[in-house]
Amino acid sequence: MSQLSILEYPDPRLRTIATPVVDFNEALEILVNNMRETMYQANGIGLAATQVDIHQRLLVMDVSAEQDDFMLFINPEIIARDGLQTHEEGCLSVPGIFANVKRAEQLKVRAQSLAGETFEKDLDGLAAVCLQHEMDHLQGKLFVDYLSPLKRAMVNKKLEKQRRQEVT
Ligand code: K1U
Ligand code: ZN
Repeated sequence: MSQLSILEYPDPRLRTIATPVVDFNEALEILVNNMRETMYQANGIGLAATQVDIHQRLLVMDVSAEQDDFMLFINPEIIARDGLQTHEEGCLSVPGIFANVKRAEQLKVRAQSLAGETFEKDLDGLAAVCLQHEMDHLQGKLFVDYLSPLKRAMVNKKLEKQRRQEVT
């Protein structure tokens, strides 16, 4: 398994709209294993293929405290949603920035497995937040896009400062 490098905001490649996965082959299995390794190594609870510069519709997640509930969604679609929740979000592509985002509380998701089989899964709480965050990545959208222009300007300033400190 290999660790993949994660694109960082404002990299324009994060704005790419992913296309459906059509080939359920060994290369896909290798990609999934590498995304899984990359997510766990980065201490993330989710990772979309877009973030590792692969523009296909797949994402991985594990919102368990023990990191023992790995989930894979290929060609995910939200087929039902209910309620609203506000949760603080972070993003491996926007390091050091956290902000509250309002999203659906409960979801029913349809997706495919590595074997290409279609399944449906109900998600709520943090798992629902994470799935919506990762599906946004597949559409080229980032959680900072939900912030007001003022808050977004503050985020950009903080990132510039962080990056200046990284080089000194
Ligand atoms: O997409 C990503 O970059 C992964 C992201 C997922 C996510 C976290 C929190 C709310 C919504 C989506 C992360 O894993 S950020 C990592 C992190 O700092 C974190 C981990 C657990 C809970 C909260 C933040
Ligand atoms: Zn993210």
